[in-house]
Amino acid sequence: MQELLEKIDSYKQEIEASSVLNAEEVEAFRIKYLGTKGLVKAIMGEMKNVPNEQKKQAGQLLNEFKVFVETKFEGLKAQFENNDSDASHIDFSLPGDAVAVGTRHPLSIVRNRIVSIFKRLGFAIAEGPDIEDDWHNFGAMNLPEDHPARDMQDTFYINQNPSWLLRTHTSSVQARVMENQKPPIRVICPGRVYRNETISARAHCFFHQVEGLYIGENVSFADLKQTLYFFVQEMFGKDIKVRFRPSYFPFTEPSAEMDISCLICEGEGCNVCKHTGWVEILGSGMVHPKVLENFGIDSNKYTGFAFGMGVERITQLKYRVNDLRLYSQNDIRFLQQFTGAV
Ligand code: 2NL
Repeated sequence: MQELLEKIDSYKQEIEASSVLNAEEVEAFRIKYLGTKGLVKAIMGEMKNVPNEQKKQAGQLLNEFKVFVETKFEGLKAQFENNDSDASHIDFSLPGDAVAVGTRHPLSIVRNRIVSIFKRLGFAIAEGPDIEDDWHNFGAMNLPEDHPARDMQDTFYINQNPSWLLRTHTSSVQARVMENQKPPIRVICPGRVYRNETISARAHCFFHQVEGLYIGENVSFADLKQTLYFFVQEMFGKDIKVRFRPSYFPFTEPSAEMDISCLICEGEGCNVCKHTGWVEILGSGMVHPKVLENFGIDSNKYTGFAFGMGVERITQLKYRVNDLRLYSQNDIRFLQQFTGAV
């Protein structure tokens, strides 16, 4: 036991005094003292020579010694960590570690494509708040006080202040543009919109819209048709066919819904087009004179067209996604399928 104590003391002195010049010497220190054939292991082996009644004390001493050596080692090692003075062992010509790149969300991919097509036609992007007031969301858009869309069942009202609500369409953004700019106006408004629906494969409490607005002199229904025809050709290819059906929106007159020939069955008839060969993709129309007048725009001088589409709907047709819930569940098995798409 006495012998062991003396050994430990002399090693301690030796170790205390040791210094290193570079990382290799640190490693040599580790091998000499802490390696599998190192001194600490060897000296631990001497426990078996210690008489039983002294084993406990000797064990404690040896443990302290081990911690002492380890602490010294950490101290020596730290001198060469984050220290560029000895970078000679680093091979900078080696390729770097691959960075895991995420994937763009399918709705972002499709929204970006929609927006870039309209940008090429001279539309500017406009954005606005998700929380709106009744005027910008409904009133200015010619929705009468008793319109069902204003209903508590359809719209999320803000509890603290029920005159605020979550916008139900991005028309509210166009309302703010008309408030602040004079014609000619040509804007595209992408954004999230909210409706109080029971969540299912076909409905969700929020979705994404792109609305467009063009106000100027002599803007006609022919301009609307050609603009939207150009858009679907760019989006889905030159072979696409379109048809317009009369419809009704309070903010446009006349109003029309646009269908495209079904991409899935190419018009033959399938589940997606409900065997009609056509699928609806957007709503549109000539801006109602009352909407223009709400913003002091002279409806005798100016006319305009507007349209709105759901990004989820376009994505469903482009990528065959058949359940709306997939878009917001963050399941990477779904999201990673869009790797490489831009
Ligand atoms: C749809 C239909 C539509 C509009 C949106 C609009 C905006 C202004 C004035 C007039 Cl500022 N209209 N937007 C017009 C027609 C249809 O959306 O089904 N959206 C998903």
